[in-house]
Amino acid sequence: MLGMERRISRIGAWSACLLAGSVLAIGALPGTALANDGYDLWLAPADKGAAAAEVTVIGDSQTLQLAAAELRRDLTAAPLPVVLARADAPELAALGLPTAMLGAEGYLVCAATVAGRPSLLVTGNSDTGVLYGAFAAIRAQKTGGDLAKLDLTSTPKVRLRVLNHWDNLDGSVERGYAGQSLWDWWTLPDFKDPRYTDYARANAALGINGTVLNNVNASPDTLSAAYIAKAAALADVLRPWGIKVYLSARFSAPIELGGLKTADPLDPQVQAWWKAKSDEIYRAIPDFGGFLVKANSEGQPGPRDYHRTHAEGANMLAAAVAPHGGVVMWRAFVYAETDPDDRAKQAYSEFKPLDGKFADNVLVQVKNGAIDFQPREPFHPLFGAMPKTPMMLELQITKEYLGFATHLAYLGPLFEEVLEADTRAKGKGSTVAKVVDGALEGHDLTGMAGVANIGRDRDWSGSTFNQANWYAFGRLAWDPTLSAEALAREWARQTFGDDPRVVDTAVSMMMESREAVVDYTGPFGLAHLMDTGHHYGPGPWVNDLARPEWNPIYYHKADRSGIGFDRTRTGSNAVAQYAPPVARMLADPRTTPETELLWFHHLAWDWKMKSGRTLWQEMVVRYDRGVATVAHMQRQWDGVKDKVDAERWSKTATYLAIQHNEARWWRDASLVYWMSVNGLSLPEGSLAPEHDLAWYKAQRFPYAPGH
Ligand code: BDP
Repeated sequence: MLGMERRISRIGAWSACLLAGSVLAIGALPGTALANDGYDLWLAPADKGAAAAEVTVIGDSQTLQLAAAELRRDLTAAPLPVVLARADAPELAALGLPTAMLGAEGYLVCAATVAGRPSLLVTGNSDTGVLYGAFAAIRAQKTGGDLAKLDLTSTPKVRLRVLNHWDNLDGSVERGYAGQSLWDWWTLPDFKDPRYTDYARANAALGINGTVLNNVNASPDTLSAAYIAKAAALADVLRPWGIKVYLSARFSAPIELGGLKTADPLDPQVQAWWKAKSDEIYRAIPDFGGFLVKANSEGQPGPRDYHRTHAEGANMLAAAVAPHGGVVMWRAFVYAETDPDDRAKQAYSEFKPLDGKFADNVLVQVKNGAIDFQPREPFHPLFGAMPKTPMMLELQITKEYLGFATHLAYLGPLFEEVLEADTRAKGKGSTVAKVVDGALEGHDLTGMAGVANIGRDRDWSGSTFNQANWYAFGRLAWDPTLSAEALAREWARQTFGDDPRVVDTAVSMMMESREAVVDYTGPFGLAHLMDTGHHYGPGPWVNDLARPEWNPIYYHKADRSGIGFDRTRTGSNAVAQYAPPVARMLADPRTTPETELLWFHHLAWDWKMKSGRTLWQEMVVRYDRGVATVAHMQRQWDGVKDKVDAERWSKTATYLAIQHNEARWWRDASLVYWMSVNGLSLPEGSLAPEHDLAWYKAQRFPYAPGH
């Protein structure tokens, strides 16, 4: 009897559907012709010719309606009508679906008989979970999945999946290479640019659920009443998409805005000021996420100015937002010119002793490496070293050190490398991913932050391929175990359509691109070799800046006898900050991965590499390989000229040509400088640098973007 049956049967509905022969091949997105400025990101509308899905919403919320609109727009030729419902909808009650395990934001997409009708059910425990399910169904279709067999379950492994915008109130973006800030602070709160909604859609499609609106080098004005109102207007746009707003807070704001004499975190007046300020923010933004703070770093004020610890500073702010459910993301990116110790050691030295001293709603936000977002860095020793503290990983999506917007460098492999790195904190398999997602120490409050590469450029990120870095960050924040290559493929199919030649070409270019940048800017763990201030182009010779650790020579320590930073016991002993098995491996150049060799060791120019060549010869090989890889990417791109729309193809081709020139520039400038130090010549057959050292030193870029 029908009434006795479960009203939804996942299996039954499917077989009925299959028997009816209504399984449809997924429509292809045309990959060719027509101009395409890249605005659509991974949300390119589905094939217009195909029938839109029939979508029913059970329940009433703006978020569910938005999810339905996405499906109506982008899901085509569904073999079944689609039903969207939260798991607690009475219509689903009798189904016994395994929704408890989905948590607050997970989703389930499967065939089911809802109210007697075979359907494709999209559900979750929250409206946002359903929205994520809708986007997952669309993604599955666009990446070649068969809707008739769709059975998707996923729960985010990380709770706070947050973009950090380094956007200033004047519209400029620190380290931004995609135009002015997306936020038009001047016309906010009245004018809500439709782009804010498109931004929200793009992020929700990835599962990003938070955004810090302003630069970590924060203006106190961000916390003024006028700017709180502007942030609130943005929060109103983003809220239905499951995205919370956060603000970077300037630690000295009680002085600058509040007229107090101090910002000492133990001063009751200061504490009261932050509490009142937080209350004011929460009146305007009831679901405000909390504060991000850069303190006592690169000239920013902080608790150390008052001889207080970072924990005392963080906890004062944490107390102010705690009653409202807010968090504090406190950055560990600190180093001081007054500290003569190796810069790579300073954050660990400062923060490790504070483990266990932070309030429950504080996360310590740690960059992937111990110095600063270089093309390659070993994982930060703080990961695994503060078991009592939630450690939030900070990645840089904008390519400050990887060629700005013009160079093609897919960062998926860089992100994957750090997430997969084994801290050995609790035995083998104690990966950074497990520290970050809380699995290693059982933390529930977890987070991943990415410094955004988003601006007002039509293509949002300065180039088509840069969009992939935003994409990979968002997807990895949802699940840090996803593979960079799989994400590249996923992105390429949604971006270029499903022509396998284009997709394979894009993926191949992407997967070799990051290593190419490492090769031509500084192989074997060399780092911080860029020119001053703007960080554009090579400057390994720079040695005259006020703070020692701002000079590239501080990092490479090249002299006539060798090159590299000795971080073993005979040097700064930074290796001792890692868990013993890692420290042992890094203490010996023969067991240190060659990719990180000169980060940890100062070695003779004729040190024998695994290849049998000397270090110097091998360095030249790598510089050449970097330039050659860019040429290879150019050839591959040329091969799909007739298969990609002219607009995106030609911009990419031009950018690759720029990259090729600049890869050569990096190689030549670096080699000519190393030769001036080591007195060696280039191996037989190597291309001579185009100019002399003086020429490279004379290059100036006063108007480079992002500075
Ligand atoms: C450095 C950037 C600088 C940022 C700083 C940070 O050059 O603009 O303010 O990181 O992360 O890499 O605070």
